[in-house]
Amino acid sequence: MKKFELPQLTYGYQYFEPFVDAVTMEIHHTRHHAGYINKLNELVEENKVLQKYKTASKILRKFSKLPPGVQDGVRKFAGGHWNHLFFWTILSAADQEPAKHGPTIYKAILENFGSFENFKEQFTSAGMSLFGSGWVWLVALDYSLDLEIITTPNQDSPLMDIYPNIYRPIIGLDLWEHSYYLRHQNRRDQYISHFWRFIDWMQADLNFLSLTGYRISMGKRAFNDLLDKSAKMHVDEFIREEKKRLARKLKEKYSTDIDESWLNP
Ligand code: MN3
Repeated sequence: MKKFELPQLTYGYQYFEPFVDAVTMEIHHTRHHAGYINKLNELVEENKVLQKYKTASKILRKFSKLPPGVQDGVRKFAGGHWNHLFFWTILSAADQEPAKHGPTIYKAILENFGSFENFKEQFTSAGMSLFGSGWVWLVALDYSLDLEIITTPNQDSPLMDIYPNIYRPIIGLDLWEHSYYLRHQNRRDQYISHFWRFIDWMQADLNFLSLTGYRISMGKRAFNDLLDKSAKMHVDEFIREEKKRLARKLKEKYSTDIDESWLNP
């Protein structure tokens, strides 16, 4: 059985004109993404050290600790797999409005970039100045909740632990020519300009709001390792505290009120 599998998309290939045409979407998903997955499966099969990891994201977060011999493959294939997994989730043909469908991330964007137009401009110019193939991302910094625009070359992923900050990707755009060449040829600017109408702002909001998810799961594991009878209580307490902390921070920074039902499940 293959360890990593191509995800089913929740939408058809044909809904993304004039951003991406249906043929490109299909080839991108069933050949390019599938290609990274095949290579990743081969890499894992050949390298025992990778076999304990359940997800590509876990491999990428440990990148710098991996033996140098597997790093190149991990970069290309775990990165290629995870980046595409993420990319498919951030697309929507539903013509969402950022302020309405992603209210918290929208506020955070205004706060961090001055205006939405400014954000779009900076994202576009970062994407345009990336030489060769790669990605442009909107990421949040792990503890401060500040936003940054970054680019990664080739299939390098913002999840890799080689950056000065721990990045939580909010939005990402594939800048490889395979993702736009049929419709836009060399006009990368044209491709980027059509991206805005096809962003899933609900997903972007969720990505931003669930920032503490990672720490919550790490905390759970740490407490489970204690094998203490009272561990369960600690876990619940920890999650409650983490949620409160995030709610406070969102309120402070972005005047967002968090639903009580989320704080007290
Ligand atoms: Mn691609």
